[in-house]
Amino acid sequence: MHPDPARFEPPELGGAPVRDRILMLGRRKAGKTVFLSRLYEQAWRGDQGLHMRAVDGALHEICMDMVDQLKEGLWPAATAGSLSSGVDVSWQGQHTTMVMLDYPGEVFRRAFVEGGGDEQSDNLIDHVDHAAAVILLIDPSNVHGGEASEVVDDDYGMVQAVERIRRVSGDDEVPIAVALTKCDEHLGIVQDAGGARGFVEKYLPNLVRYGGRMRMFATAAVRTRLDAVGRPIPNTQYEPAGLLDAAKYCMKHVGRQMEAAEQRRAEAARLFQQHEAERLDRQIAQRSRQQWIGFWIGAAVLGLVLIGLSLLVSVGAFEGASSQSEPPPPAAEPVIADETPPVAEEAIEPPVMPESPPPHGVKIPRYPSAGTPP
Ligand SMILES: Nc1nc2c(ncn2[C@@H]2O[C@H](COP(=O)(O)OP(=O)(O)OP(=O)(O)O)[C@@H](O)[C@H]2O)c(=O)[nH]1
Ligand SMILES: [Mg+2]
Repeated sequence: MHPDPARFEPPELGGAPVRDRILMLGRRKAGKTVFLSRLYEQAWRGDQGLHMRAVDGALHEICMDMVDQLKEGLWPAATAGSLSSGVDVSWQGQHTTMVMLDYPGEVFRRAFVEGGGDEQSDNLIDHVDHAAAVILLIDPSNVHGGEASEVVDDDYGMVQAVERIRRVSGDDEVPIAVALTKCDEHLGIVQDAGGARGFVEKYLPNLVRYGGRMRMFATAAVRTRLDAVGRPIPNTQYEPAGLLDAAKYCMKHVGRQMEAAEQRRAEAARLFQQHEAERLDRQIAQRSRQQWIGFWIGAAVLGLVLIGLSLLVSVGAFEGASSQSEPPPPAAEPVIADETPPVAEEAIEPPVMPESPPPHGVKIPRYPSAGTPP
């Protein structure tokens, strides 16, 4: 397994997280690593309907190595770091890519008992917010006879986790399977309480109160046998019990989650396109408003310039006209050339009209002329 591949992180839709993963939640030594490896190996074989295929070869290899180790009678070491990988899950014609996650049990405690605040536990809380289905792994021997400081993880921590799932998802849609682990060894205490549901109702009543609709399963990832010194070691001769049932329960209800997520994805895409179109419209309107404002400012400036020019022209014309009506400034004495020929001094006398006889019949009065005596 390897840290979260970004490709499995779909975009958030309007603040609501996309739920795309089956998540196992469990405290330290609840049996997460054994459960996950055996579940994957069984589902990889696929002979009971549900099939799993790790998208990344690393998860496949780690699960198969872990199963080999169990076959050799060795328990896994406590998980050191949070690891996750995509897994293609198919069941009854339904195909889903899920993120499967394993992490140290201490991280669960820090996230849901101590309130988180560090990177690993915040990351786990984020996974919870993206869970399409959750399998709560609870070791019944811890709840039944564990010390108070240990029981708090399953009692208070699990309640915090389911309360968060219900609050963030807003309904009962996220399927929660409660898997009581190690029932090869602890089946007795579970049966004494009336079975898996009876056990949870008796020992973890708040989990039922806050978890709402849940299905309880008594599971055993392996059986045990005693080694040479009398210690229980894993025995993988028998098929795991109840693991696939819990996974199938999740898949059955995850289908609705995925459909809802798909619908929300489509709705988000539609809303995004609508917002984009509106944004573009606004941009175009603003641009054209700016263009009109620019045009009117230009027109106003041009108008002012024209008015100014015409004023200037008319003032100039007025000044020109008024300067024409004033007497011209005294011109310098014209120097008249002496070449002007002297005018001969002659007495100007009226031209003597030649006397002609008056037309016939016309009587001309006679006036005494200057030269003739009357
Ligand atoms: N009898 C029995 N014991 C189991 C089974 N699964 C796990 N165990 C025991 O529980 C121990 C812890 O199992 P893990 O799978 O390592 O638990 P975990 O939750 O991964 O623990 P951390 O990695 O520390 O958080 C193992 O070492 C076994 O002793 C089971 O199916 N049957
Ligand atoms: Mg582990």
